[in-house]
Formats: sequence, C-alpha cells, structure tokens
Amino acid sequence: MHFVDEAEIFVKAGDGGDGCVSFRREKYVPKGGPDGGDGGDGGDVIIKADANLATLLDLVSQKQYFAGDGEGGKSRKRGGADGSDIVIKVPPGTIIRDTDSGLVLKDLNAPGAAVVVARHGRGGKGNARFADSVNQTPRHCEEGRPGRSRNLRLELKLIAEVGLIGAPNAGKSTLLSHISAAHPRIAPYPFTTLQPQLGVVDTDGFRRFVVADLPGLIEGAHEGKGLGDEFLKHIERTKVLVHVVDMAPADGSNPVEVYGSIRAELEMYGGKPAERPEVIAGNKTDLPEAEENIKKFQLETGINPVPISAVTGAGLRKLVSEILNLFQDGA
Ligand SMILES: Nc1nc2c(ncn2[C@@H]2O[C@H](COP(=O)(O)OP(=O)(O)O)[C@@H](O)[C@H]2O)c(=O)[nH]1
Ligand SMILES: [Mg+2]
Repeated sequence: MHFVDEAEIFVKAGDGGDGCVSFRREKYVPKGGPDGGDGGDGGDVIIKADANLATLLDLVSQKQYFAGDGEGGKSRKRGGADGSDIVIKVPPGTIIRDTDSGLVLKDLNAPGAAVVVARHGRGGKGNARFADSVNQTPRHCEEGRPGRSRNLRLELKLIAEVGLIGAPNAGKSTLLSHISAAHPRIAPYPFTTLQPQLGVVDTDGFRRFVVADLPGLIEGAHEGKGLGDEFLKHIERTKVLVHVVDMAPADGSNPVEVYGSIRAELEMYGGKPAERPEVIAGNKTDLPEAEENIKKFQLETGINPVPISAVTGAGLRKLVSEILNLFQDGA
C-alpha cells in the first residue's frame, strides 16, 4: 500500500428538483386553480475535519462524491423532498484547493471545522406560485437549478502524533517499519540532512496515527545542529513519545544509563517534548540478555517497559494499545 497525503476528488452537489405544473380538479369547479408544488433543493457537499482520521487514504479509494438531487414538485402543492447532503471526512489540517483555479477554499485546521465545497441547486417553483390576479392559470414553472460541481485537491500536512526516540541502534527504524501500514511521502527539509521517517499506524481501523522516527534528536539537536525549524516543529507537535531502549546492547552498555542520557538530552532540548507522556519500549526481547536487563531496568527506574521485539513483532500490539491509552487520557 502506498501512502497518500494528497488526494484529488470530484464533488457534485445535488440538482434542485423541477417545479410542477398541475391544476386542481374538483367536482363542480369548472377550472381548478394551479396547484403544482415546488421542487426540493439539492444536497450540499460538505467536507469536515474529523479527529479520528490521520490520513487521506480513504479518499484514494473513492474519488467522486455526489450529494442527493431534490425531487420534483407534485400536484396539490406538495413540495419535492430535498436531496441529502454528503459529508466527506478528512483529518484536521487538510487544506482544500479548487483544482481548476488553484485557490485555497479552506484550511480545515481544527477538529469539527467544516466547509460547504459545492452548494446545492435550488428547487424550481411550481406553477401554484405564479398565480396572481392577472394570470390565474399559469402553465409554467421553474426548472431546478443545477448543483455546483468541482474538482478539488486536498493536501494534508502530516502531524506526527507519536515521536520515536532512543539511542542509535535501539531499533527505532525497525519498529517503525513493522508497525506502519504505510510510509508517507515527506517534504524535503532544506536545512538538514536528517530526514524524519514517517509511518502510518492503522489500529484495526479504529484510529490511525502518524509516527515519526526522530533521528538525531539526541545528536546535538538542542544546540541547533543538523535540524531545521520544520523538523523541530514536528517534534513539538507530537503528543506521545515512544522511547525505544535496547535491552540487549551489543556493546554491553547499560540500558538504564542509555535511557537516562536520552532523557537528559530531551530535557536540554527543552520545551514541550520533554513533558510529553512517554511509553518505554524495551526492545530486542528475542535476545537472551534482554530478560535480565528488563528486570534490572524495572528495579532501578521503577518504570515497567513494554517488552517488544521490533524484529519478530512480539509485544507490538501491546505497545500500540499503550499508545492509544495515552491518547484516550487526553494526550
Ligand atoms: N535481535 C534484534 N535486533 C534488532 C531488533 N530491533 C532492531 N534490531 C537490530 O538493531 C540494529 C539497529 O536497528 P535500527 O532499527 O536501525 O535502529 P535505530 O538506529 O534506532 O533506527 C539493526 O541491526 C536491527 O536489525 C530486535 O527486536 N531484535
Ligand atoms: Mg534509524
């Protein structure tokens, strides 16, 4: 599967229903009055930001959206039913552009924000509306107006809600590729050679989130080396950190010390990231030394790491559910 943070769609609002031409037929009334009802209005096409979405993937499988048409008016002044609106859900942060004019229609930056991207056609008036003292038997009505149609281009600036941190070789990249359903294309960061790697985690369709592997945070980032402002913004926006700790380090280093030094770097970097809730992933449990190290880690830090193996996939479900729990706690 290929990740998409851009999507092109076609939308069409509902046409208005035509007005009706009809005359009342009543016993003993030689000429009934006009009683054609109005056509119903078409439905709007609405795009709404939904906090449960993190990507534009759904819009790749469906590219055309039609709101309902209004029904025609009927006799006895009955109006046609209105067509139903259609609501397209996108993640917050989606920018909507008219493809043909290139103009930005809306930046849906807040959850719940919505915009009508194609306005409905009005229903036409029935002949009952055209009766007056001069013309008591109008034989004309209005046609419904067409709903607006449009080509739209949606762009999503990805917001990584989860940041992966940890020492080099802890297993961040391996973990990211194992839990990601897709790897988004990312814009180049001009002032750095370090690229955050992004992955989209699909949690049984319940909630998607974007994870960013944040290499180099510990390699002098707080001194302004290497990382551009854009990248730093990525880190600032994360809601949860996953701190990957190698529990079977090949160089014999002490996982507790390594963990502490990464935390110290994070504190030095300052600001919000250090305050983010953190899940500790005790990685490489497929190696024999890990068990002992995890016990030691628990004893010395009082923290219970989630034991995982980024290579075999063991413990990754548990890790993802811990992350989801932190979101539910309001992170
Ligand atoms: N045995 C084992 N090796 C792992 C595991 N996770 C990562 N590695 C290995 O550790 C090395 C560093 O992994 P990588 O994902 O590149 O670490 P990063 O620097 O944190 O991105 C690679 O050789 C991986 O194959 C694991 O769960 N078990
Ligand atoms: Mg890596």
